[in-house]
Amino acid sequence: LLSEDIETLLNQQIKKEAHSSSLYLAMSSWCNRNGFDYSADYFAKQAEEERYHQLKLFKYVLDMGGNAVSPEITGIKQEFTAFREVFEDALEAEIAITQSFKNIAATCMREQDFVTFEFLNWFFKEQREEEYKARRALELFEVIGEEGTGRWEIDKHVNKIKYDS
Ligand code: OFO
Repeated sequence: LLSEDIETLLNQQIKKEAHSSSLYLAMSSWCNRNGFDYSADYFAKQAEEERYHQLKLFKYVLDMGGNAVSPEITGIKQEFTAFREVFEDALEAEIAITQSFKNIAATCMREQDFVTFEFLNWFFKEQREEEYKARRALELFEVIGEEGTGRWEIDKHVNKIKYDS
């Protein structure tokens, strides 16, 4: 069984994952509308992954006899001032998500909820990959440069970022 604290934190996390999914979808839309097709695909895939994270947490709460709450999501940023800003926001969002998982894990430790603690490990591994990819994508702006056909080139490389764990 879950403590009230942990259940609340997990429901907050469900909402954060849903928010991430919607944010990535908005990023996908912006990239598509601005001619960055590869990045649009990349963010659409990220949106799906976040949805999967949401459902994974959702199922866990229910499996543990808790009440999983379907979240209401508002305030999604739909417009970006620059291609680069999309990637800056993505990295910032992933770092915040990692921090959020750390806070849940710290509470699990305090309450000796080793079951949830173990469940969270999967997400830490996933965050390692997500932060890596977001950072690598942002680095393309330095490595390739935005001048001339730079942004077009950056867009082509975004989908090729690989992570070996
Ligand atoms: Fe990338 O945030 Fe989910 O876990």
